[in-house]
Amino acid sequence: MRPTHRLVTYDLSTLTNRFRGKSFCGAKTFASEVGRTLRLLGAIISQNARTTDTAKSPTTIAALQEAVFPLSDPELASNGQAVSSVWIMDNDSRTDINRTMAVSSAWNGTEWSQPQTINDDGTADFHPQLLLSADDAMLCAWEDQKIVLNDSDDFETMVANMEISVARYNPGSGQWEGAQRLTDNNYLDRSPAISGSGGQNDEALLTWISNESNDLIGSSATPNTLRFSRFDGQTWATPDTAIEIPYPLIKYDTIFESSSGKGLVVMSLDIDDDLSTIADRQLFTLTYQNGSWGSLTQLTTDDLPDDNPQLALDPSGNVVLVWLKDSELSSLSATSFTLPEMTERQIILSDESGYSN
Ligand SMILES: [Ca+2]
Ligand SMILES: [Ca+2]
Ligand SMILES: [Ca+2]
Ligand SMILES: [Ca+2]
Repeated sequence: MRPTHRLVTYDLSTLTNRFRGKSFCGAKTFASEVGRTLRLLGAIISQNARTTDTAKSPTTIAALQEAVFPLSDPELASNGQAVSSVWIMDNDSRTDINRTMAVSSAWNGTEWSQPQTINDDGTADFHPQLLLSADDAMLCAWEDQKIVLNDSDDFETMVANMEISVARYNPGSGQWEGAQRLTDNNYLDRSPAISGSGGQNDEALLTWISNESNDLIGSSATPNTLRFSRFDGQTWATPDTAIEIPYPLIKYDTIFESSSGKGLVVMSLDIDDDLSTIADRQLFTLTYQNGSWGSLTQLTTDDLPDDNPQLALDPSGNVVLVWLKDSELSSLSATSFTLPEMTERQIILSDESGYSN
């Protein structure tokens, strides 16, 4: 069996895995931590991911970067050969409120490259998401402040100026190129999710959440909108609306298979509009095929909280959904983009300490 690399980035200060964190975090949270605490962004490197035998699978831990933000949003992407990562670093040449800056680093099998700035436009970045193609090209999407903020600016100003930006890494030049904002408005655009099959010059699907009322979570009165843009291998299409979501949106994920043009979004929504109750958190699905979106369809119905859906295409092309049902890390898999009934649910891990997303 061919050895593969498994890499896990984590924040040593919290020991909280945050590979695919989607929750919105305010810049002031980061800014308030600047200069106060030395943090490390680390990587665990396992030489053979197909075994849990530590003798066969020697693991090393190395610091990727020191003095990082406590919530530095590390994200990994692989094309089956190479692995790259993006995260938020602390650009200390900027004023406190603006100093979160997205960077990337590539693993060459031996070491991580020096962090490389994705687009140093002077404005704060959050939640970078990464897609790595077969030719080592990369697409990155992130939350990007439209303006350089004054340190006295309030949180509402920051929320209203949040946009979605994209850039492409050119493996020929070794540079991030073509950075552009896909949104330009006066309301919140957050939580980008980028997906594709990772082929050469591949297409990609980018989704994000907009809220015209600047509501961080949304509600029936202040609905969220799922927005999207397709990358055709060269350019990004003008953003369009997939669907309105009249519920608080807790978390979501997107997958897209460029060969078939099919995609799937799974969201955890709080369906009674009351965030203090979690038993009504349910998963909903939304399918995509060649530019058309289906309707919002409820996947779970029981009175246990369902949250933090994560989607992937496995090496055989199966759709795999993993999420938390109360204290049970659960999964469903399907050979198509239609997920099976809940009776097919498998429990990966059960944690008696209770629910946590
Ligand atoms: Ca920026
Ligand atoms: Ca915006
Ligand atoms: Ca609720
Ligand atoms: Ca449920």
